[in-house]
Amino acid sequence: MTTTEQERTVRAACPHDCPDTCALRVTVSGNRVIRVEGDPDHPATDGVLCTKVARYAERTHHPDRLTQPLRRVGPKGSGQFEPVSWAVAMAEIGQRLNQIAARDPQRIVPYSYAGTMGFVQGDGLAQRFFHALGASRLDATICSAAGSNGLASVHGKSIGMAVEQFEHSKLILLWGTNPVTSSVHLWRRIQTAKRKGAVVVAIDPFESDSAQKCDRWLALRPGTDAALALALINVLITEDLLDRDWIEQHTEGFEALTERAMQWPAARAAEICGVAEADIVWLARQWGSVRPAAIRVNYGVQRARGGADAVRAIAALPALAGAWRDAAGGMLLSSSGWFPVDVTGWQRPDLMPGWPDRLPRSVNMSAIGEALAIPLENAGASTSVGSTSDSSTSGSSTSAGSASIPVEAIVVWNANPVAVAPDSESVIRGFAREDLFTVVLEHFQTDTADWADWVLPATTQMEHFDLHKSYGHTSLVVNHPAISPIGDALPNSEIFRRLARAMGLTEPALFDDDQTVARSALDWSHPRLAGVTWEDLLERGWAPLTMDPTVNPLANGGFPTASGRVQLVDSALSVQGRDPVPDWQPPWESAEVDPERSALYPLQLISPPARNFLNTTFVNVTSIRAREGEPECLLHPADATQRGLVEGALVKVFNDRGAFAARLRVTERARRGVAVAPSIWWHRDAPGIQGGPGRNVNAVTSQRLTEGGAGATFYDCRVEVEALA
Ligand SMILES: Nc1nc2c(c(=O)[nH]1)N[C@H]1C(S)=C(S)[C@@H](COP(=O)(O)OP(=O)(O)OC[C@H]3O[C@@H](n4cnc5c(=O)[nH]c(N)nc54)[C@H](O)[C@@H]3O)O[C@H]1N2
Ligand SMILES: Nc1nc2c(c(=O)[nH]1)N[C@H]1C(S)=C(S)[C@@H](COP(=O)(O)OP(=O)(O)OC[C@H]3O[C@@H](n4cnc5c(=O)[nH]c(N)nc54)[C@H](O)[C@@H]3O)O[C@H]1N2
Ligand code: SF4
Ligand SMILES: [Mo]
Repeated sequence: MTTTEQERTVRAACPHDCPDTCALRVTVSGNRVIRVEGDPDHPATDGVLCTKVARYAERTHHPDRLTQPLRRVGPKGSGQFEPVSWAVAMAEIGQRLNQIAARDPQRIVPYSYAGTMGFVQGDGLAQRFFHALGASRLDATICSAAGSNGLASVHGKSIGMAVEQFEHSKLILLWGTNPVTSSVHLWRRIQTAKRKGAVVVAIDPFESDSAQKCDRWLALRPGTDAALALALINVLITEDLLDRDWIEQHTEGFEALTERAMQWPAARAAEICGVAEADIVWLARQWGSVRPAAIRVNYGVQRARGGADAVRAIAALPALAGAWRDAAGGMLLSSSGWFPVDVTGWQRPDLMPGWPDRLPRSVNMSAIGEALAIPLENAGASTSVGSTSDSSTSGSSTSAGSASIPVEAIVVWNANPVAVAPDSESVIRGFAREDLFTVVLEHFQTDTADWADWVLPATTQMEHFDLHKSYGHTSLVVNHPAISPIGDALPNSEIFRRLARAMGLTEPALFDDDQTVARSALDWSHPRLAGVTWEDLLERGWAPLTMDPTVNPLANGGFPTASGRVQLVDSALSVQGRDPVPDWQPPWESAEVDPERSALYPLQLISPPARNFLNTTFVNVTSIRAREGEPECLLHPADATQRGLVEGALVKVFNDRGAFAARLRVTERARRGVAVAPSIWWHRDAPGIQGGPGRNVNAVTSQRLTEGGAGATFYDCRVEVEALA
């Protein structure tokens, strides 16, 4: 596409971990990105972007971009590197990885997440490379594992109502989500619904920017969502606000769920959740009577011990009240399950040694600190550590004693574990190990890159090709490179191709070009791709799946569960030692489970996404950081007064794992007993305590995992707050 002689417009896709997956139009002059705008033709994007990506030119052409491969010369963590050529970098890294693989390839751990979510620069070629090597697998649990696990139990897959339909709903529950921050396009639809008279309710311990604009804010205690949902079910049943026909035809387990819900009268839940009993009854009556009614539930509800069960209990609500009958009714956590992804063709798990029965061990990324703590001399021992697990998705077995295999090399791309993984002191101890070989593919010298032996400059979305699915809407979006790479940066895909060659690997699938990898990620014979051609997709930049957004695809059941029904109860869970019927599990760090810790550290800390950042991405973009200000901790006035703390004070937030410094904001937006620290700042940007190194919120979070899905428990965290002299 061309606009003028000097300026060109290129069709692109937002790569970030955001449900909106915007289609972009990038204006380029020479080799410079001039402007990034939302595609006005793509319905989900509608010509609008968030403030972060609207400033993508500033991030792309940032003076701190990494432009050359860097080899460490000073001590670990000293930040001293020297530039070398790609040829030397690949040869030396390849040689070292081959030496380690000769001992045991499982000593090599790939660590990646959602810095860029495309099929090509995300987990495509890179996974093929590590599979062929026989490296450890990564259990990718840091964000959504508990919620996905819960949703798979109830619905069979991560599917839900169409996001477009929220503007027609009459009752909307924003359950553990703040779309003003994390999904601006959904928020626009909710505003439309509000203008048409919809009642919008936020269920959140924090009066978020979204909650401030809702009709009601139900300020429950963190980690008590399952109790609230079970009490709502109790009222629906006792007041007969049920759609008995829909329950009969499309659900299973209603009797067992009823029995459980009878243990949850509103008064009991009110006590546990810290909300008024009358509010629970009000909400249940609304849910049982207003149509169409929709729940936007998101990841805030599943970052505590019982996160999977919270999602299961919440997912029962639309099924009991017949909400799925309406196009604008039901529930949406993630839409990613609608895409016919062909994981086998895309990531080639068959390249793994032992496929399909005895696969390499899997390392849980949410406990990477524990995994890195196993000393190299430990090889061969077989004590069990919490940091590894059998993959929850493949259902395959791992080799005996795999939990004790030490990590000798870690290769990081699309992720910043030193800053984002829980329990930073433990993570940093691991990355600081002199005998750990660390390779980091990055745009910038991040907290993680600081600990690397090798830092490899990667291209941004403006400089490489990719194809994206979405977890908010249901269209594919293509990303064409807008400019050629900055400096000597290379796409992740090309780096892994070169590394494979340098290591002498010969499997042809490791050398597929980017478009071939992208095409391999989808099952093109699937009816939801009927009529979508590769050429049209490249030309227009996006293509909707063939689904009619005006009808609810789940109105007549047909859920991808064994029975095709909504599984209110999941009998398969008993095999894993879990309760088949959803219940409230008190958080790990609660008075019920750990009274001693709860007395020492009385505040529950949550650290939800900051509006102007995307996890740790954009924190180093000057104009964006200026909008966010500085690391803050929000406390209720009563909690501040009790500690003699005043607005604007510099405070220390701490527990036995660590501490971080933040500016205190005294506000009723935090419910009593809860501290809120919008995140995720870089460690190095945070003020140090008593001359110590800067630390962000993950200095205090824990490596305990959720009961279902073995996910991270970032919001299951107790702290105390005191003034910093
Ligand atoms: N601007 C911006 N957008 C982002 C991100 C970002 O960092 N910045 N991150 C992206 C990523 S990786 C993700 S996973 C998504 C996350 O998307 P969401 O999960 O929708 O995250 P938030 O929008 O912050 O909403 C989470 C809300 O849950 C609340 N909460 C915390 N604990 C509990 C609890 O126990 N129960 C309930 N009911 N609520 C709770 C928090 O106060 C917060 O308001 O956002 C994505 N979008
Ligand atoms: N306390 C607390 N901690 C949290 C959370 C929380 O709510 N509270 N949220 C958690 C959640 S939901 C998530 S998803 C994780 C996010 O964790 P991560 O996925 O690690 O997210 P980012 O911090 O954005 O780091 C992504 C990095 O990838 C780099 N990157 C982007 N694109 C590319 C590319 O094409 N190539 C290469 N090589 N690099 C690239 C970026 O520069 C950036 O440094 O954090 C988790 N941590
Ligand atoms: S971060 Fe989200 S809202 Fe912003 S451009 Fe990307 S997909 Fe769109
Ligand atoms: Mo996430």
